[in-house]
Amino acid sequence: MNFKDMQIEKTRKIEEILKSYLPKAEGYQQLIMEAMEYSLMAGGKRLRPMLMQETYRLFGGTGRVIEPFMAAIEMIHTYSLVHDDLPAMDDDEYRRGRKTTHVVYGEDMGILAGDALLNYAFETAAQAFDMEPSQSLRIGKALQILGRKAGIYGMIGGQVVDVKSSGEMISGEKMDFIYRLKTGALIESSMMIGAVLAGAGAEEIRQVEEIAGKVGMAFQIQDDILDVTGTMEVLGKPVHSDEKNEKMTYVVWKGMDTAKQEVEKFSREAIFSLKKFHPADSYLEELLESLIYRER
Ligand code: GRG
Repeated sequence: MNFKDMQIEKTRKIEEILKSYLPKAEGYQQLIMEAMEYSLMAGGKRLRPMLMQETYRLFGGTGRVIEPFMAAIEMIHTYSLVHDDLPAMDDDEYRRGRKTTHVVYGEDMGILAGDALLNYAFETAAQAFDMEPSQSLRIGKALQILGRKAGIYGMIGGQVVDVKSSGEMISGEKMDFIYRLKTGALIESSMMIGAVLAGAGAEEIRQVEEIAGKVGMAFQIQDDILDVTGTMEVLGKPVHSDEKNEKMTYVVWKGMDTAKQEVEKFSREAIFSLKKFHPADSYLEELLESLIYRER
């Protein structure tokens, strides 16, 4: 099977896993469960669970204990998008090719659906204890990483600095901080959790964090590029959002050509370092390669 077909098949399996971990929409609170499903099952590249699963495989993981964590990371990522689209944040009407959650369910339910996905992510990940009680230490470590990278030392921390820097000229150092936390932290946690659950050692996990940090930088810079060069039809979300929100980006800071070179540089470094672990893992390598030239 070629890379594209494998990617389609793996994405389909991830969607099955996501669906299987969603709560049944019933009871007085049925509406919030429907809003959770609406946002989670709206499509999207499923990059984070895929990176998690592939890193788990890279370090020899074969069981299903990874699955609740794959669902959890996508729930956290989806909550961040739901909240990012709210009127108080970017105020966007479209995401993943359909109306944003607050536009369909109202702003109150948009806030609650995001909160619900975040909380349910941890309930979901904790199911791993029942699946593999003998791996409790690894599961506890994975939960610790998930909490930290999604929180004030990770994604939320980056988002705070980003929001508060709107309309300002910021230093390169501050921009790197925002990118590493806002976008990089969840990608780091995806790959680190894959390694932890497969039994990787402390030094290997540190190296995975460094590699994933580079993937995150490349991913966010490409996101900036696509915000300028992409179309609403392909991206499934509005373009020129950074300009609307007066965001300083790599494209504004360094120019389009240099931004493209940076995507390539960070990605190549990540691919090179990954080879140390498994010289012939072509799927993960091709996945990272495909991100350099992604159009959505
Ligand atoms: C806590 C109030 C509150 C808000 C949270 C933390 C946060 C808002 C937002 C995170 C910041 C954010 C949205 C960063 C963007 C990261 C990024 C490039 C997202 C797009 O990811 P893709 O391209 O999306 O993987 P798909 O739809 O393919 O999954």
